[in-house]
Amino acid sequence: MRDLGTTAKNTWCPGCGNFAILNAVKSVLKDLNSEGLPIENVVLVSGIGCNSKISDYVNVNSFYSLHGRVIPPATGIKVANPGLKVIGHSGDGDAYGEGIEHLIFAAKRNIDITYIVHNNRVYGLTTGQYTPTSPEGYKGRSTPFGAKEMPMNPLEVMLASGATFIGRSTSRAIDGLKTMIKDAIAHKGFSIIDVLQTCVTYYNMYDYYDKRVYEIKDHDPYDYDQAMKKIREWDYNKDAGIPIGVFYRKESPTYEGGFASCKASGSDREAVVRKILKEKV
Ligand SMILES: Cc1ncc(C[n+]2csc(CCOP(=O)(O)OP(=O)(O)O)c2C)c(N)n1
Ligand code: SF4
Ligand SMILES: [Mg+2]
Repeated sequence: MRDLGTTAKNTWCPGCGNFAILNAVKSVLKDLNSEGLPIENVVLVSGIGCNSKISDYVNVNSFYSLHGRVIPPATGIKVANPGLKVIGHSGDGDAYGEGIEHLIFAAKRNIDITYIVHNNRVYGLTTGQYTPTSPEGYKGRSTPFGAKEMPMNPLEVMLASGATFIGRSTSRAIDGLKTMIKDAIAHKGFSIIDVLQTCVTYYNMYDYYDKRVYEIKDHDPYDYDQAMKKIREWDYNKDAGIPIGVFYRKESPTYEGGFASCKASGSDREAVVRKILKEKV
C-alpha cells in the first residue's frame, strides 16, 4: 500500500503524546487496508488544536474543520456517502468545550463514525489554558490561582447520551490503543475513545498516569450499570486508579441507516437520491 506519511513538517513538541496516537492510527489503517479496506474509503476529520494537525500527517482523505466542529462535517460526510469510514480527531477543549453539544447529538443519533479525543486536559495549541477536563486547582495561563471548577467526566456524558462504543486508553498503552481503535472502527454506530494524551509542555502527566492506569478485566461491556460504575471509578479523584479499556458496547440502529438514500449503494443509491429529489423539489 502507499506510504501513509506526508511531507508536512511535524510541529508537535518532542515527547508529545500525539505521536503515539498518530502511529496507532497509521498502523490500524495499514492493517485494515491489508484486510481489504480501500484506503480511499477512509476520511479523517479534525478540529483545531495541536491534536488536529493529525489531518496533515496522515496521507488519506481529510477535512480540517473548525474548533469544536468535527461532528457536523463528519456527520455530513457519512450521511452523504455511508460507504466511507469516517474518523474524527479532537482535543478535550474541542470535543468537551465548544463541541460538546454536537458530541451529545452524535451519541444520541448513533451516527456510524469513530471519534478519537486527544484528552491532554489542557488547551495545548493556545498555550495552557484550562479545559473541561482540567482538575480543580489546575494552574495555567487563564487560571494563575488555580481552576475553581471540578472537571467533567466526558464518558459519563457519552454513556447517558446514547453512545454505543465507549473506551478509554492512554498514549502510553500503544498496543491496547491500536486494538481499541480497530474495534471502534469496526463497530457499527457511534464510537468514542477518550485517550489520556500527555502534553509534555503544559501538563506533563506521564508519571501520574504511570502510577495509576490499569487495564480492566472481568468486565461485561454490554452491561450499562457495570459500564457506568467503571466510567465513574476514577472520576478525576487524584488518589484512585484509572481504568482503561472498552467500558460499553451496544448494537443499535445507526442514524444514517434510517435514510432511504443510505439503504441503497452504488448506482442504485444515485437513482434513489434522484427519485427523492424529483418528488420533493
Ligand atoms: C471557534 C474557535 N474558538 C476558539 C479558537 C481558539 N482555539 C484554537 S485551538 C484552541 C484550544 C485547543 O485545545 P484542545 O482542543 O484541547 O486541543 P490541543 O491543542 O490540546 O490538542 C482554542 C481555544 C478557535 N480557533 N476557534
Ligand atoms: S503543546 Fe502540548 S499538546 Fe501541543 S504539541 Fe506540545 S506537547 Fe503536544
Ligand atoms: Mg487539549
